[in-house]
Amino acid sequence: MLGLGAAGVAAAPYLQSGLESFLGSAADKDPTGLTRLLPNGGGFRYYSVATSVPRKGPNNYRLKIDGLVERPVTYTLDDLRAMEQTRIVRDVQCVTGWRVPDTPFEGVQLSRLLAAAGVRPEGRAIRFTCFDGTYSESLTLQQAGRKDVLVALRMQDKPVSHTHGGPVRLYVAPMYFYKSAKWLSGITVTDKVRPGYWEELGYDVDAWVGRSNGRDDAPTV
Ligand SMILES: Nc1nc2c(c(=O)[nH]1)N[C@H]1C(S)=C(S)[C@@H](COP(=O)(O)O)O[C@H]1N2
Ligand SMILES: [Mo]
Repeated sequence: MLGLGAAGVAAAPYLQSGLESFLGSAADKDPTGLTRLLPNGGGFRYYSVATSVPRKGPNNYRLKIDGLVERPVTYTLDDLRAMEQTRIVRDVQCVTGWRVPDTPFEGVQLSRLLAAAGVRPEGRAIRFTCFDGTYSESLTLQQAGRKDVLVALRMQDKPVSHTHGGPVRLYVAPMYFYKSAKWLSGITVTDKVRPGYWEELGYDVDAWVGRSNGRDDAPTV
């Protein structure tokens, strides 16, 4: 279990340059490159493997659910807002070491969206895609059924900001934050796990934060 293996280390300069262009003027104000803490970021660091990401809002945001489901569907932001919302407050933990305690996330339980779409018997896993055009993530169907996995519309009791992956990001409370795909646009039910962006580069596909964090005991639906 190397976690950040050799491939991850090799990928670091790429991430760094992506970060710098993404941060734009914020990076300019930080010529040392030593701090990546943004003003008002509350300890968060902004990560994007894409250099620029389109802005989406109520008029043009869409979330498509497809693959091995009985009823493929595309939701608007208003559709998602109209559904029952669940609020979860846990620590955010990035695999690179930083942590933000007690961060509220709020949104629709992924399990409800999957139940509405009707997962076919051959469905085993979920692939998540993003409108940054690059990032992807995965969960097993069993992991996706947990009550602490959200399609999040709010973070820190505000709408998810563009930089944090708004208007809609995934929130996988019991796992390292790289599982929480930003700018979520696609949820595809597949017959097996297809490793996500960082997982292809060496991160663990099963990203449990660990029992010490008290997070791996949430019941499934
Ligand atoms: N689309 C997308 N989602 C992503 C990432 C990314 O680069 N692109 N980075 C991941 C990683 S490694 C972390 S730690 C968190 C960072 O979220 P934040 O930018 O809101 O702090 O987003 C995760 N989701
Ligand atoms: Mo991360």
